Amino acid sequence: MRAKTAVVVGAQWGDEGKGKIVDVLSDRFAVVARYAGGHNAGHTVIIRGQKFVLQLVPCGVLRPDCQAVIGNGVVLDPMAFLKEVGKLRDLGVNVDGQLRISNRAQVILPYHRMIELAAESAPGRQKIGTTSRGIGPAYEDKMARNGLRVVDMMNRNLLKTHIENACHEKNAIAHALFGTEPLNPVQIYEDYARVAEQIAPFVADTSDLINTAIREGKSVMFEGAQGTMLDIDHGTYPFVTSSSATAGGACTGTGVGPTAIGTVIGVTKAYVTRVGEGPFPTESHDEAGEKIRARGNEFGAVTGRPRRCGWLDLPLLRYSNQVNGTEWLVITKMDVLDGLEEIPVCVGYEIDGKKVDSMPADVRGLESIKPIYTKLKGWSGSTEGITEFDRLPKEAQEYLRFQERESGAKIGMVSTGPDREQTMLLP
Ligand code: 2SA
Ligand code: MG
Repeated sequence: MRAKTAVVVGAQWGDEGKGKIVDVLSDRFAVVARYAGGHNAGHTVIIRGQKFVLQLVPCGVLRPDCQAVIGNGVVLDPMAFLKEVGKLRDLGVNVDGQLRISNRAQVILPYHRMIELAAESAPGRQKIGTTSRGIGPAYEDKMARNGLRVVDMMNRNLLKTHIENACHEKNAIAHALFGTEPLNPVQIYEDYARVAEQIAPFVADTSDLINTAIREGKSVMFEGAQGTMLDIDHGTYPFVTSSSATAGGACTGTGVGPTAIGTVIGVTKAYVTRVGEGPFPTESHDEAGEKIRARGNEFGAVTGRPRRCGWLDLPLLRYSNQVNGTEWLVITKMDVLDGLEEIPVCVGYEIDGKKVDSMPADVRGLESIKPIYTKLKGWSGSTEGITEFDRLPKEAQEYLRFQERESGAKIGMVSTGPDREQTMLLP
């Protein structure tokens, strides 16, 4: 993992522990940039027992020498942003000095949330189980060329006209389709004009900033949000988020070319979780899944929703390694599996009596999937906090080596607990 630039991407459905891994790695990087998603992300970092949940701000900001960037691929809720910045200031983080937002990032407005809430409960609409943050409708407007960018928010006239026109349209649609009460554009304009001033000092051409850093030989990390299977193109569509969560999104989401990417690090739990609706072939519906949820504290960091839990899915991991071009794997939450006699691992899928090696594009295919399991031996001792591979129980070593062999990417790091220090680097 010595490359000058690296993408850190979630290999599953998000919540793989990217926050912790970015934090651990960020002392080797001069710049850490978020490239997708918004305040739907919940990146939990624990430093000497103190817990930080970051939603919009890249975890790199917690290292005093690290420049943190919110890239153009992110959708920014200015109110959520300022709240998070306020909390970080209170914690003594030099967020004003270290953090910049792309002038090309898209802005989330109140009607995005209004439309999402209405659509999620509308009859006949596919319920996705979103985080209700307005993320999807904000990306919809971006792609429809009807969005408001951060740079546009800085221009009072543009801001006012945009809000007036958009409210006119969105209020009419939401009322006609869902019977929603209209939002007041005057109030929204006043709120956004006020926060625009507070945000202005953070705004920069961050593509230029990152490219300059790369030219100067500085190291840059691209911090993914959500995960591969939630990617708008490569995930379990339509049960996905609305952004390019896979490694490719790092380029479009920050404004660097593909030749700037040195390596790709895929973060995967030692098992699998998913929050929200949608297929999940290795989901455990029995008490084993509940045990994992309790031991792994598997609840949404943003919404508090219980996460669905299940067993390691190797076809999924192979697929994820392929679409991301993953070179290194980081395995997290190893210690949660401590004490299990046997650990089922999915090595293939069966669909309608046929063995399938790849990830089906058809979500219905995924729903009727029968995972083919192999059982690996569990281990009796505790792996919590172990920082050397040789000190892991033999069976835990074999569990890791099996994943490495079967998924085709090298394991570079294993996390054995939530703290920075509970991390092992593999030679
Ligand atoms: P959205 O709100 O439009 O992005 O929702 C679409 C789907 O994407 C899922 N999603 C997530 N999955 C895992 N973790 C996420 N972040 C939070 C966390 C989630 C939380 O770290 O725990 O607190 O609930 C995240 N964000 C979006 C979402 O569940 C939908 O399936
Ligand atoms: Mg999370």
